[in-house]
Amino acid sequence: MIDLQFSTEVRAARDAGQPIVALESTIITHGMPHPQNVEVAAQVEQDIRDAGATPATIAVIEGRLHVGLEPEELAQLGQAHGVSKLSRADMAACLATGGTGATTVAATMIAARHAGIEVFATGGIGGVHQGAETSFDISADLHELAQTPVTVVAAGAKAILDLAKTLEVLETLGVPVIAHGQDAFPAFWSAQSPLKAPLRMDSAEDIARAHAMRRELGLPGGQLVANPIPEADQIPATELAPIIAEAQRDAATHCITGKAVTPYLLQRIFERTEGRSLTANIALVRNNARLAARIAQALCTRRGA
Ligand code: PSU
Ligand code: MN
Repeated sequence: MIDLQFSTEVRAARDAGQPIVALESTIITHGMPHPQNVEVAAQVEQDIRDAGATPATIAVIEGRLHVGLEPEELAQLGQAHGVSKLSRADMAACLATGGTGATTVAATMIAARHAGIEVFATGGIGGVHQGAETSFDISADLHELAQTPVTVVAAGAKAILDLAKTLEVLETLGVPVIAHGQDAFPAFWSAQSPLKAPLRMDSAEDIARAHAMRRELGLPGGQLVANPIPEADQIPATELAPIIAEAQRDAATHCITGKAVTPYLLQRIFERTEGRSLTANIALVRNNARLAARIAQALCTRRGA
């Protein structure tokens, strides 16, 4: 069994059997600029505490898998240069060679499972990129959802992706996609999209019950909870569409490929919206953290029952 490095508060929560919510670290190192990234990460952790659960931000630091970061570790990671972006493919290599890396949705799910954490909050999962029919760029996050039993709360998939194809792949892989409180699949910076989510649930208790039911059925894999950004914080999809298209053209011109694509697009959209994309991103992550805390609590209550 892998040697996990728990933070003080995560260790205490585990000992007491209290609800824990996992958080990823790629959003800190590759998804947001410094210093807002560290402020947001700390704020999201606090949102989880305020909602009655314990945050466990996950990262690999000098070859050790951390489940929960102390504040100074978080601050260091947020300003470090050359931190790797770790997914399923590169996590073991980073651990084996003593490296430092931030975990994507896929890698965070793997770590959460090892730590016995069943709920995880992020911004938006990776998915099928536009043009995937020629680039084959499909995030490992989708396959992870199909095999690792963690419920992931996200604001849908990032609107830089091909959302329709992303939903098709999730369906093929047998991943439940549950819109929270609405029928539409949310589009990250916008609450609505023209796509209907396959499932809808309006309460954290139902989502927790469905999570437990999958385990009882012996089904591998997790659930994607698509939680819409609060209306007041959203950017209309019509306003963002030309900016996203331009960012995608720039990425093609500069031959950006592989794991660099998503960070590049997010940075370009940040520049072209003069920071509004970041403000919306922060609001949606915080909103997801609060819902994840409620789901973790509901799972804990069920277990105690
Ligand atoms: N959510 C955000 N910002 C991010 C990400 C999620 O609000 O930067 C990260 C996650 O770590 C996700 C990754 O797993 O983007 C997807 O990367 P890719 O498309 O290369 O699989
Ligand atoms: Mn990719």
